[in-house]
Amino acid sequence: MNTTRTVSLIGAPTDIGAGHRGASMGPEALRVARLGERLGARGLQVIDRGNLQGPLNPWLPPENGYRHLSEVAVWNMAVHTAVRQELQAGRVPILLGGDHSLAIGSISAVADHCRDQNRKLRVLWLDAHADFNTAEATPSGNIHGMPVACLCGNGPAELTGIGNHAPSTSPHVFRQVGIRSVDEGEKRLVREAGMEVYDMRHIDEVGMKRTMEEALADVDENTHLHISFDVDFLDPSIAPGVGTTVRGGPTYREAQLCMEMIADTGRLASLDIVELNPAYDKRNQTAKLAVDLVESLFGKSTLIR
Ligand code: EXY
Ligand code: MN
Ligand code: MN
Ligand code: MN
Repeated sequence: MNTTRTVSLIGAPTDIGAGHRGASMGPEALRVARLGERLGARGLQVIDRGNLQGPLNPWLPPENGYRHLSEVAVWNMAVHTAVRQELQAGRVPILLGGDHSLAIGSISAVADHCRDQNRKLRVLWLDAHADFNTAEATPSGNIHGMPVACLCGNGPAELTGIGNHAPSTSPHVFRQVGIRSVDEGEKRLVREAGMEVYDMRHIDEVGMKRTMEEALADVDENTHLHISFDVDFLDPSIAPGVGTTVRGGPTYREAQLCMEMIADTGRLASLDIVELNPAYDKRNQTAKLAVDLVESLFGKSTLIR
């Protein structure tokens, strides 16, 4: 590409959908880890839009299967509007979460944009979790365990109705990578939906290279590739700064190869960086790691040839 790409950083400092407090500090930790500067050094033009505003976390128990439903909806409408605006201006929005419930706002905006532009949407969901719970299946009521279901129309109207089209998208749009913690009822829903899941067992058996070849197989020149990067995707030995650690995740090099292969497609068009929780981190190391991997996503390469 010979035109300079412009990325927009959009902070959403909230933990409204999570079961632990602290993801609200994610946007600042990523800035402190020099996300903007590092992308700028890669030749990208970087605009930092600052932080969105929304309701404080009232830290209440779930009601009818959902914790903080109305507040989650308000945050997601703000995210939707901000992401949509950047896409319409031809920029690459990078959502700095915040917890993963915010992907409802960002991906609904990306889906609306793709419908308008007649582009094919592909979402790579990099996560330890499938985030496909419903009010009936959830063990926690935490909406950060539900965004994929909501985006596919399985959730409360306050969330499935965000954007111009309900449902926003369908399970066939997703490729989930790194999955290793799925609740029993949620597993059944994932199977019934026919979602393509590259779980850790698959990565162990065939390797990250073949996994990513499979996950990216039908990405073509008309594809808008959205990456939803939940930092708990990474093994907790390298990424302790998240609320919901699950052992047995990708190593540094596996994660880096994953990002490099996404970059190789040249189709990356929007990104979420979510679930970073500085309250659990040590010396901002997980934020620094996330920034390093995002550099790979934007083309930093370990290749010599
Ligand atoms: N499946 C569990 C639940 O629904 O409560 C845990 C979900 C954690 C979601 C994290 C952020 O990706
Ligand atoms: Mn997640
Ligand atoms: Mn997760
Ligand atoms: Mn819309």
